Amino acid sequence: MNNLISHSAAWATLKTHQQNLAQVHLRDLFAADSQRFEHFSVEACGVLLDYSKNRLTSETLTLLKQLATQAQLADWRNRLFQGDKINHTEQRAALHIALRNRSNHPIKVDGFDVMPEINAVLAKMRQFSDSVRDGTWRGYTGKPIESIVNIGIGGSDLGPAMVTKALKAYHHTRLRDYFVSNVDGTHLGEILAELDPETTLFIVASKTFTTQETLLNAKSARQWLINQLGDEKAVAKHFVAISTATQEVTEFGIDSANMFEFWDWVGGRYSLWSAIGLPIAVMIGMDNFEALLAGAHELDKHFETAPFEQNLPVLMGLIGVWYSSFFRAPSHAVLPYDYALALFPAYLQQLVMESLGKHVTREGNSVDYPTSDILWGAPGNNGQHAFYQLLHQGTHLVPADFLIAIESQYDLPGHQDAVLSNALAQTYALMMGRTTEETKQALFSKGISGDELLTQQLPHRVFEGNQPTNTLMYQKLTPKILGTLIALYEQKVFVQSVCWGINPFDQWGVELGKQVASTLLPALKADNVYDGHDSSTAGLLNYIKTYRS
Ligand code: G6Q
Repeated sequence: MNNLISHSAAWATLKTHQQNLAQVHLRDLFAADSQRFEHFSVEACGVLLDYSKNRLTSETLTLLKQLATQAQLADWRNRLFQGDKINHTEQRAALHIALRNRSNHPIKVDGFDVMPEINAVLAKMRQFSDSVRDGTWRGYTGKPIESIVNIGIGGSDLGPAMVTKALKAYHHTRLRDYFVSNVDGTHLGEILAELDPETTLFIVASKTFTTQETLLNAKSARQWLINQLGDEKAVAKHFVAISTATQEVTEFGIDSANMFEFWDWVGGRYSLWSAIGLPIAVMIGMDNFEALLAGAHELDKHFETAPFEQNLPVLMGLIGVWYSSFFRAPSHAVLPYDYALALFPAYLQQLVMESLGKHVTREGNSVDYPTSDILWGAPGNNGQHAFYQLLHQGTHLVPADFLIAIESQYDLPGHQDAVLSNALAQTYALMMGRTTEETKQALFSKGISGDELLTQQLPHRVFEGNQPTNTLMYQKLTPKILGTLIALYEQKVFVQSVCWGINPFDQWGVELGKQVASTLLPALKADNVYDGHDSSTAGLLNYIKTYRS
């Protein structure tokens, strides 16, 4: 029996409903309901979600809720929160919610409460980050630390890099942060050139401590430090590690006393709440890091308890399913009108596409519907002068999230009004477009008429509109609000995964890349002409061997 959700009655009803709604313009939906904003917006955890500018009606929401019920969303949500091993291909729980469980109620994995060990690591992070910040942690030559270099990749890089950038206004004034991820020597090389070894602390972040890029970067950084300071003993004062793998860390040459632990039930892309957040804690202080956790915890409680129709991640997840599965919109744009969130789209690319980029259901059946959106985006105001042309007049349906801070981190006269007016203008224009009649009037008023108007100008200046957007608005990007926003997207992804019946917590595609690279490394090092793999791979490899110096 095929138990794909796409074969359910709820799916079929939504399909017919979409066919009816496909021709309806957002203008008409607003014209039909003068209180559409009141009817289709909800506020929780300090975030307002206005989803009125979406191509949906209250009937759509009812049908989407039926789909969520069919997919057993409430049951899967319970399983997530109670620590069931829902990441079944790796036989693991997905307990990032425990890392930010500020109410500290017991959460069990295999019968053991994980909260005491989480709290112990948080206490160790506090002690360490305090000592770096107040200058009592000294480098090998006795100087306080000034530069923090995180070496990690993927989930051990993107979250902390995004958060420290977003919360730059909260940084300790003596400290600078750097993130090395790419194995190309340019990344580490450029950063090392800026550093003073006497005042630099390297944080090597790797869940497995086997990731080639991270280990190579860490090895080169370690050698650079020893060369600069002339003594291997300096490593103890300039290197700490974050990992689940104590043995690999000590084998690498970092004392286990300088290691911050986390656990296999923390997925890489869900790990910024764990010790992987150490660079965040050092840069913004442990109180602010705990505020980040508190914001996420508040969202988790909301997700766990709010009725679906008032539940931010449920609404956003269902709207995501609506566009992806029924409108077949291939991509989703995230456009922050909050420059502090410049790295948020890049961070979300991993969260969304690594979690939802799956072609089979939990049971291993091929899906017959698209799964993950292709997520993309950049700070909104810059995007207006670049790719927004496609949103306004291209041929793709691109649902977008606008993230808008009412206040900026830096209150420069006139700036924030410019940001806010641009953001609101864009969601308005994307929704309304400009009809042929309106365009004609606009051209007439500029003195353009006749043939020039009708054939040369008019078609190019009409805007279809009907591009859907969500607006997420909040007072200011504090650590707490940032925690809420990140958790909101995490739980939105979870909702989508449940609707599509897939496991969002494994990443076998990432593992494949790691394995294949390890088979090509020896071939690159060998002197002989290579004839393995396929002719293209071998041809390229031999070309490199011929031309490299
Ligand atoms: C995240 C992925 C992946 C992972 C990196 C780094 O969910 O698993 O991005 O975070 O490959 O892995 P390590 O932390 O083990 O070095």
